[in-house]
Amino acid sequence: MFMIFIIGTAGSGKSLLTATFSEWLKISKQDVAIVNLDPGVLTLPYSPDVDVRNHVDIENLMEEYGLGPNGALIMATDLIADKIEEISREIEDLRSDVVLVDTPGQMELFAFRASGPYIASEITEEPKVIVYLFDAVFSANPLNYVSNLFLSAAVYNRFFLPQVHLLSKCDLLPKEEVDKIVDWSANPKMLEFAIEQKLEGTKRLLSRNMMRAIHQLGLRFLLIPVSAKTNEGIVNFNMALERILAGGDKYTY
Ligand SMILES: Nc1nc2c(ncn2[C@@H]2O[C@H](COP(=O)(O)OP(=O)(O)O)[C@@H](O)[C@H]2O)c(=O)[nH]1
Ligand SMILES: [Mg+2]
Repeated sequence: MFMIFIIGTAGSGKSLLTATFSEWLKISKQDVAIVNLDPGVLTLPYSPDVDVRNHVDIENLMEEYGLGPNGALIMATDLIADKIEEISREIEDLRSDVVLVDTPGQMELFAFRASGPYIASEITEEPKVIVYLFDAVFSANPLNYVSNLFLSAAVYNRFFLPQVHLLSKCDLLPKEEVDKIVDWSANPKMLEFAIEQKLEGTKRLLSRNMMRAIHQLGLRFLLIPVSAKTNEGIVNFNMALERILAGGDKYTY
């Protein structure tokens, strides 16, 4: 069994990618299951095999503890950590070869609280990988791109799991724009050039220093453009995952 966690800022396309990729895997005759870790979500574009909403109820928490939606979400995430053994057993019982884990809409709930890395490490003992989504529309300008780069580096330093980086929703940008962002991710010199050209003042300084700091850590964030609407790039995404998780083989024989 391989566990694939989908992480990214709110609205970056985690849930729809989970749906699209699971359908794609099924068509490729792979044995796939889906876990929903978002306690606050109302509707999902897939039917989860394991759902944390069966373990925690946001409405109840709000009523019982007099919390607003944000407080209830934070409490729910901590409660999920308490129930991780039960949830892990549900996942193990599915006996699927590959498990897609859709994480909470607001990524800070999962990535930047103590419970997130705890949940990720305790949720089964199977090999794991993190998929970090760069929202294409948000990443088209160098300042936003570097901010996202920083977030993905922070996620990496929180979980210490192998990480795959996607440029999500790439159908929403013209091809030249997509190529430009992918070039930034492959070649720091091109990103630095764009920063000098497009930004000035503090924005330029911040972006340049942040990208240099990340580069000096030796972190590489080569982006694979994908679209959960058109299926563009899903093949490349899957190859990257197979290389990391299964040594280049398929998940299911
Ligand atoms: N055009 C386009 N829209 C997308 C894509 N992926 C997600 N969306 C839309 O973006 C919005 C947020 O997506 P969702 O999967 O809920 O994001 P999440 O908060 O990260 O789970 C929804 O309206 C989706 O339909 C994509 O690849 N292309
Ligand atoms: Mg979602």
